[in-house]
Amino acid sequence: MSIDPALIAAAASALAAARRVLVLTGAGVSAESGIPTFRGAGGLWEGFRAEDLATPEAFREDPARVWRWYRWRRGICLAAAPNPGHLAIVEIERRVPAFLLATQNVDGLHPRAGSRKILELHGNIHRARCTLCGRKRDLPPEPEAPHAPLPACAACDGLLRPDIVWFGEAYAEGVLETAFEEAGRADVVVSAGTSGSVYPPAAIALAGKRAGAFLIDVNPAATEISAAADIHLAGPSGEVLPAVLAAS
Ligand code: BV8
Ligand code: ZN
Repeated sequence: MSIDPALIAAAASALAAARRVLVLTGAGVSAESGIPTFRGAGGLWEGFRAEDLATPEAFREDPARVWRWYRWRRGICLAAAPNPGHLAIVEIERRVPAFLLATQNVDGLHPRAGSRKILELHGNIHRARCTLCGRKRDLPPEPEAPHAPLPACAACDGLLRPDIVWFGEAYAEGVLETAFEEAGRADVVVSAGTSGSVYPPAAIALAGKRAGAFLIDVNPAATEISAAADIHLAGPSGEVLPAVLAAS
């Protein structure tokens, strides 16, 4: 990792002095766990883009295809393990008085790593919800055959769908409001592993910066968030976040 040690040290001292920290993560923090990001290479499945499958229209049109995609992804998530970047975020939560993690990821790696004060903005791939009565159900922690029958609700026999926020869908009540509120009060906002291409989540980090937070972006690539950041640490979160913790 060839990041200027002065940048790591500056990020470390901002974090060490912070009382209120909000962390926003995206698919990039799970890349080192072997989970493909949305927009990176290999983002296609059966020739479809994620944006074409993660929609209510795609589910209405062909629920079996959408379940096949999610069963394939869930198998990858179950086989994956949290990486040092996930664990560093758990350590930040342990160290600061007021902490919130807002993740766009549905892979369940943050809770598995030990994050507790967490908002899963887009839901969780290991949970399903009934399309008729709305009841939720945790899915078994083992991979399902892609062509297994579509899951039905135990209470009303309605078709279950992944309990995930799809493109064009609204967020669960209060989730975004809480994330924006915490960003607005944070001393430091750490954005890690997000291209900042999905709204409203991308706006959480920018709102924190506008409200006066010190914004640290961790991403090998340059994005709209890194352009607004006080510090852009252009490396993989699994290496950068532990280095910042070690220096603070
Ligand atoms: C809503 C669940 C309103 C699915 C997801 C036109 C312009 C702007 C916005 C819109 C538009 N048209 C429509 C919209 C709104 C739309 C949107 O933003 N679309 C985008 C595509 C343009 N947003 C919505 O529809 C949202 N809802 O607005 O509702 C509303 C209100 C009332 C009533 C009805 C409706 C809902 C969006 C939620 C979509 N669901 N996930 C699933 O996962 O199956 S979003 C999906 O993208 C994932 O959650 C993912 O996390 C997220 C964001 O992507 P990233 O996480 O940033 O991942 P990405 O691959 O893009 O980038 C990875 C980054 O990591 C890269 O930058 C890479 O450099 C970096 N990286 C790689 N390796 C590493 C690394 N970083 C660190 N370390 C590494 N090792
Ligand atoms: Zn039901």
